[in-house]
Amino acid sequence: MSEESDERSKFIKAYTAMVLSRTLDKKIMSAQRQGRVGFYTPTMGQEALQIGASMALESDDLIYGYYRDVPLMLHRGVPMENIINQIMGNSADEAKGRQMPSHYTAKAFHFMSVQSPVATNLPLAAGAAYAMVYQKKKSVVLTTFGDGSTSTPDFHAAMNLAGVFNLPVIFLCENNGWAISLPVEKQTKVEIWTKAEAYGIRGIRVNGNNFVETYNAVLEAVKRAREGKGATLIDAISFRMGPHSTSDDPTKYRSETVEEGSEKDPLVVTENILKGKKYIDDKMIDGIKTKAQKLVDDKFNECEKIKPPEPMTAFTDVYKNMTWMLKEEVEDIL
Ligand SMILES: Cc1ncc(C[n+]2csc(CCOP(=O)(O)OP(=O)(O)O)c2C)c(N)n1
Ligand SMILES: [Mg+2]
Repeated sequence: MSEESDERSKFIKAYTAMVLSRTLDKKIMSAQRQGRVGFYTPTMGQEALQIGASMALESDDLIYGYYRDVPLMLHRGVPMENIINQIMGNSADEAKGRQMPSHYTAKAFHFMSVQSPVATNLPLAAGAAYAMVYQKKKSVVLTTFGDGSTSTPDFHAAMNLAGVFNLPVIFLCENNGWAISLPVEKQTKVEIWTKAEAYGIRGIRVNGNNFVETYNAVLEAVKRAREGKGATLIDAISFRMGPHSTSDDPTKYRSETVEEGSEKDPLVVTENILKGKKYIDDKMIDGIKTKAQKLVDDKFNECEKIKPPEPMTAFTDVYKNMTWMLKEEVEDIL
């Protein structure tokens, strides 16, 4: 394959994953409003930066992500039903409905379980990177988190560990400008990427709405990590186009918006990049969108038919053999 056609297929794959993710995002949001799912953290606005990052990784690299990483997962090849089943908490969910919605896991894709307390994934990522070095593996670790998460002790502990031990980890801050209702300017006094210096690691800022820019930045960080040159903190600037979750109304605390389809929408930015390179035209865009809508509708309907988890598994899955205490608890309930 020539270099140009290789780039073309990579870029079209990236755009297709973005469209798929956006379509799924809107589907889940409207399903939540209809009472068909309980809770969701939309990802609209962060598609380009996540997919740019995913493009730079190999399949055996590890990801310690967070609750907004649906585009990254879809691009990595995680089946869409994994995500929908998790949100529905049905019996096909890998965690059998025992996690809060949006707390995904995809073991086969090296995507670790999402945790609710923000930034607790960061020290784990640094620890996993330490293990890579210890085991003399060439894999790297990517961890993602929001701007608000940088105000936690775990952020500092992880960055320090990564600096001191020169670990192959990439800290990708999905800086969407908000931590629920708190704007980033009130969260922290300096730009997030500058914090890297305090730990002796590399820090850079990228335009997270431009997937090519993010891809190149993560690619460089991955290369350095594999060569033993240590960690990078990437501050990827984007905008949270939707609410924090299905439980809040952003019009109550901010007036700033980015409308879907506007020039600041990362999907439009991506379309313009691909059109500029003559990789795509309006007809292809329409085709990708129509296909995505059908796939999302079909998958959603299929997943909705799956039964809830068998309640007894909450007891039978704890140990190989149920302890007397668990047996007593079951007897109490029945
Ligand atoms: C340690 C901890 N503190 C507070 C919360 C409540 N909380 C959940 S999400 C969130 C905002 C996080 O913002 P950010 O890190 O910028 O990520 P974003 O949601 O914007 O993607 C907060 C405060 C939490 N989950 N964990
Ligand atoms: Mg944020």
